[in-house]
Amino acid sequence: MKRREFLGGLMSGVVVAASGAILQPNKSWADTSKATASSAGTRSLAITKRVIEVNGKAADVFGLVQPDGAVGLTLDADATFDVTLSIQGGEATLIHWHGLAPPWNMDGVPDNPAALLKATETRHYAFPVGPGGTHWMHAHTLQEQNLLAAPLIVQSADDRQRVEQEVVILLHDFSFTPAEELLAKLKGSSRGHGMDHGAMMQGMASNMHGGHMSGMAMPGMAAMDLNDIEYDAYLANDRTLDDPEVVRVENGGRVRLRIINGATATAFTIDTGALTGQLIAVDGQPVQPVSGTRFPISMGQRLDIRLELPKSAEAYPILALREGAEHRTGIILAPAGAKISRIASRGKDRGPVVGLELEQQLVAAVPLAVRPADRRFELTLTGSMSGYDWRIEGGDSLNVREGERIEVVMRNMSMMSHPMHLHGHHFQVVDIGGKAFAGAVRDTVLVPPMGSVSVVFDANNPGRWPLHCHHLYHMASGMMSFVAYA
Ligand SMILES: [Cu+2]
Repeated sequence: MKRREFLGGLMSGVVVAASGAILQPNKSWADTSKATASSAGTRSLAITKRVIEVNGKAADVFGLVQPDGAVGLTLDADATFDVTLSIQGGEATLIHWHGLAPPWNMDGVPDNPAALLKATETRHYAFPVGPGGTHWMHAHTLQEQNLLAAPLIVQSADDRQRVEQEVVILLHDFSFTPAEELLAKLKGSSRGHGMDHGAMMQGMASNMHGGHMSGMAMPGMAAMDLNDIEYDAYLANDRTLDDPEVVRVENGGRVRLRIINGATATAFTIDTGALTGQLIAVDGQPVQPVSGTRFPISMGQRLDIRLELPKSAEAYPILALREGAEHRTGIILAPAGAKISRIASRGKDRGPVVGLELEQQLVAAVPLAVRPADRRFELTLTGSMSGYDWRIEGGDSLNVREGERIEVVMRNMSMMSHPMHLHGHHFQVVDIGGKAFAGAVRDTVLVPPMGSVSVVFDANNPGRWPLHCHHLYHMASGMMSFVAYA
């Protein structure tokens, strides 16, 4: 395809889908990040309904936009999170500010404690934003599957002064099948209980076909399960690689990727291709830089990767490789005059299994103060595809006292990985597989099959805070516990 045709498809203002529906143009997200920064006052954020095109078909999805159309929020660090949230489109919901530490009643998990936002209601949020970081916002319900998620970027004064272009990438997995149906199929409820794995997988032929891979586990281990759901598409900023976002960059310039895995049930490996990247933050928290071209990212996690572009008029794809499968998505960084070639949505090789090799190398730039734990909890993550019953044993309620240092050991006795997320706090990873170290500070950490991870945090934000798996369907099937204190 000639470049002009390709860009023509990207730039056209109105797209009419095969169904005849008028589609919203896929607007570029990257350039909004600095444009909306530093404007003081209350921000209005609306939950909208919109139609995007996925695989040539119209898809009804949610949006989270400001009145000027900016997607999500870009806020100044150390300012006030001063936002009104309302609904345009009728369906009650609520938004969780993933990565921020608001007071408990503003956290955004329905009925914990705040009620769902009603269709006619506007709710005001005000609390300290905290330091700079790449965060995001999403519904803490099955609506998350339908793209009710957006970037929440907090920029420090240094970020704003740096001669560096920020490029936000929000990853997602997309299905034309409603989330309730996907969950019902996983639970086997549409075909009765007590079904074994093989029969259940056959029953899911259309959506789930081939989702489970075997043979990639370590010798002597039972095969691990990688993907529960075969999606219809994998999106980066709402688009597939058939029509990717092309971000205009400066020839020889500096770029900071702010990557968010907003997928509900898909882990990826970021592939920076010909460019060597420097990982500078995870989950919005700075780390001592790690160089590389491949960076794993589990559901809920974020990666900040700095790139120095060579002086050449070449395009640089930034891809996200689906774990254990050939599917991929991504964006293209392109200086003026670069030739842009089409990249297939399926590569030749399967994406790597996402493990903890990178996590083991991470060192927090701002670690927690060294101090012994006042209280220690040992949790066991259990469950299997048979019955789809995921649990956190020993974690119904982790009762703590304000001011304590808490240690949580998570042992995974299942054959799937679980990205475990704690609300309202940032924890430090201090042990992987029995090996103690002073790792990254973050809010979501992967616990691999038959592996263990320990984290510590300070109980400095009273409430009843969810500690859960960020795989939406594991969470919805019971993989949820709470850290509670008054
Ligand atoms: Cu899980």
